[in-house]
This record gives sequence, C-alpha cells and structure tokens, in this order.
Amino acid sequence: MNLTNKHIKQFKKDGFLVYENLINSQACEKINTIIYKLNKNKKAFSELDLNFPFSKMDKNKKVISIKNLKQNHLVNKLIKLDKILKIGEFLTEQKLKIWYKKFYPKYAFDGDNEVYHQDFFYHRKKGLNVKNYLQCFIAFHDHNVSGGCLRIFKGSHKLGLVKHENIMTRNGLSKFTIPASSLLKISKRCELENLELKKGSCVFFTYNTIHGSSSNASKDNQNRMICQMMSLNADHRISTNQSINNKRTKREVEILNKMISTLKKLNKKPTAG
Ligand SMILES: O=C(O)CCC(=O)C(=O)O
Ligand SMILES: [Fe+2]
Repeated sequence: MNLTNKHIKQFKKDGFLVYENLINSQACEKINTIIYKLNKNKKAFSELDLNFPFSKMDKNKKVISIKNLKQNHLVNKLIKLDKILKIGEFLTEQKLKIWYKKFYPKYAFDGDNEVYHQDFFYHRKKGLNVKNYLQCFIAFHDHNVSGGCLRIFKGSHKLGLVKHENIMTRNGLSKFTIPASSLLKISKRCELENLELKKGSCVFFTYNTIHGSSSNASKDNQNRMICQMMSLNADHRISTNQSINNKRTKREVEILNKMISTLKKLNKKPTAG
C-alpha cells in the first residue's frame, strides 16, 4: 500500500486510517502461536484487566503486555515495528517512538469486550498533548463483528475529549467509558464503523478517536495488538500517585470491600434469588 497526501487528509478527517497487509499470513500465525503459548505458560505479564469469569481470574488474561520480552525477541521482529513507525510518522508528520505494546488474545467464546473510550482520557494528565500520541491496532486473525472486531466512531476525534464515567465491567474491575446517552448523540454525527480487518491488516488512529469492541461470540480466536506511539522527543509523566489507573484501583478496592460487607450481611438472611 503506497501512502500519499490523500491518506494524510483522510486520516485527519476520519481520525483513523486502515492499512492493509502490514504483516503476512505466515508471520501472523507465528505471532499467534507465540502469544497463546506465552499466556498458557504464564509467561505473559498482564495488566489488572482480566477476562470473565472469576473462577479463572488469575489464568485468563485479557491483556498481555510483552514489555518483558527482549528487544530482539522473534515477536518484535515479526510485528514490523519500523514499518509501523514509518507509517505513523508519515500520517502525523512528526518523528515517533513506540512506548507501549500490548496483545489482546480475545479467545473464542470468551474474549471480553472493550467499552467505548478515548485513550487520551487515561493520559490526559501526563503533560502531553493529544497530538503527541498515535496508536496502531493490528489484527492477527481475520476479524469480524461476531468475533468482536474493533469499532470506531468516524470523525469522533474532532469532538475533543469527551466526558467518561467509571463503570464496573463483568470481571469485577472498573473501566472508564463514555455514557450511553452521550454515545447515542455522538452516533448521530459520527458513523460507527465495524473494522472487519483481514489477518495482518491494521488501523492507525488518534488518542481522541472513540473506539471499543464487543466480546468474542464466535468459535474463532481474534488475536490483536495495540502499539502505542508518542512524539520522539516527548515524554509523559508517569507519577504513581497521580496515575489514573492507580486511583481507579483504589476506588475499586473501596467498592469491592463495600460489596463484600453487604454480601456478608445478606448471606445471613434468606433471599429470593
Ligand atoms: O481490542 C480492543 O477492543 C481495543 C483495545 C483498546 O482500545 C485499548 O487497549 O485501548
Ligand atoms: Fe483504546
């Protein structure tokens, strides 16, 4: 795929650009084998973001970070990081570096959904501008709606940062999402696109582009990854007590403790359900 100024214009207008055939099918298969094996052998590091159900809480990772893998690990070679950077730099007209990589194995009949959000919400207090960031989502299987492909509100980056609220997901942990009432209004202005990417294709999108995905209700895995980029000469603050994720976890512990004490009380009385 040859990129031209037309693609830059399209990226600016829509807030995303699909780039086909970034990685060939064989390389995708190799990546899938490595990632699923890492997860099975508990070699993968997970963020505190897990798949339902509770009974498998520490086994069933929703997000796999590979930051512990060496730079020269085969996975890092197969995902063509240099090419991703080059395309990203062309689209955003600035020099970039990759600062985070994560995989979502999205297992058949199991992979959980991702609530609609803007990634900038999580990074808004780190001292950088939304323009300092870019992300690339890569599909390592053929993605379709029933498997929970990525969904993007076209042009939603132009709305700026939208209000998010904290909700509890079905794994008992919380996430920030845009309330349904706002999404309903947004959907009237910005078309919701299902990105049914072919294996090895990817999409570049801004940190203000609203996106999410449904759970995997299909018989096929839908492994995917996100490469997070930022301006080469920029650095954001990751101060622990200011971190949004830390605050969120603290709040979760408070809520869960409250729930436990309520359940303990309820447990003493007969209930209908
Ligand atoms: O796999 C997905 O549904 C997207 C995940 C995502 O948006 C994120 O990690 O910020
Ligand atoms: Fe995201």
